[in-house]
Amino acid sequence: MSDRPAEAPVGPEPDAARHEHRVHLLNEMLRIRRFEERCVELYSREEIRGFLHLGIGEEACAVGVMEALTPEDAVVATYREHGHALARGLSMRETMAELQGKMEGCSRGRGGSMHLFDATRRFFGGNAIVAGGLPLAVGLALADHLQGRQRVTACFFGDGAVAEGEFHEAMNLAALWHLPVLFCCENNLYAMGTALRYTESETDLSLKASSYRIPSWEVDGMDVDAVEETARDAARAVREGGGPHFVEMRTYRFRSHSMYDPDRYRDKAEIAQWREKDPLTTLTARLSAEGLGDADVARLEAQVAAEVDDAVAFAEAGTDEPVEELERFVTSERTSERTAP
Ligand SMILES: Cc1ncc(C[n+]2csc(CCOP(=O)(O)OP(=O)(O)O)c2C)c(N)n1
Ligand SMILES: [Mg+2]
Repeated sequence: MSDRPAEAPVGPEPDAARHEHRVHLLNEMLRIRRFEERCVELYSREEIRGFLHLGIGEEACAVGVMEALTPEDAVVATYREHGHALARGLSMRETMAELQGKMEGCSRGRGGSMHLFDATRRFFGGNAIVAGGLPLAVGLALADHLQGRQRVTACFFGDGAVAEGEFHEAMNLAALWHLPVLFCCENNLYAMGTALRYTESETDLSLKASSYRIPSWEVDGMDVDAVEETARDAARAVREGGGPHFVEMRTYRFRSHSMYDPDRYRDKAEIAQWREKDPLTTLTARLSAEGLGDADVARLEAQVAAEVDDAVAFAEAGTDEPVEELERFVTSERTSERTAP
């Protein structure tokens, strides 16, 4: 979706409006799922290169949280951020072009999969360093705080980030200075091939937030309705001056860590169990009970397939950066103008 409406008014919505809203949520998750499935194909043909981390299975986290934000809020994400970028309103075209290293990409083809970025939509990456986004989020929130702007900075990170010093420094400063950060932890139980229980003495991540006096919630990250509701409550509290809040979303990635990972550390039965909680299947079942028919789902699928096809065609027709431009932006052009004699 390109233009995100401001946060919806509080209070019960009429059933029809609620249904329509959920169809929108399903559509957003479908867009992400089908986009990433196409990325797998393109990767095997080497049309996408480098690292590629897919969020298949985790779509409800990005989509649910994004619903709680306004266009003025900020988003900071990790290297598993295709879904976050699309849900935030980056177009599929500029996202796919970026993955293919084309100049038409949102980061001019220089970032690739891990560095999707769009300041106009206040989407501040795409960060490849585990926990590296947290201090950035604290800085963005500090700027809003000092300027008296009622904005939220939503910061996504994985369970692996809690082992990093930056996580603790960011949580501490955000709490100490009462900054408007919504910490969104996507706990998919693994950091690359290592299960959380092998690296953390305390695996209840919400307790880490409590130790910094940050209010925290846990939510089923496979249920987009639940994520949205929790994120709305948390974002409202942050926006109203309640300081940082922490939401732990319990989720699972259905595929390997990255395209290079043979995924030998997870039990097949565990993966199968989580696949039964597929957020798209759950929501589709709920919508079917409310009257959404197979033909409606087929129509959504067809629209999404057309959007993906269009994005791939756009990217494939895109431009490779000329070799003579490669040194541009390595240092700031504006700074060198200012310091020129
Ligand atoms: C500071 C740092 N250390 C190590 C790595 C290598 N690395 C890349 S992803 C990753 C796992 C992170 O897991 P998690 O935070 O749970 O996110 P997930 O991949 O599960 O979404 C690691 C260790 C890195 N990118 N940055
Ligand atoms: Mg993880």
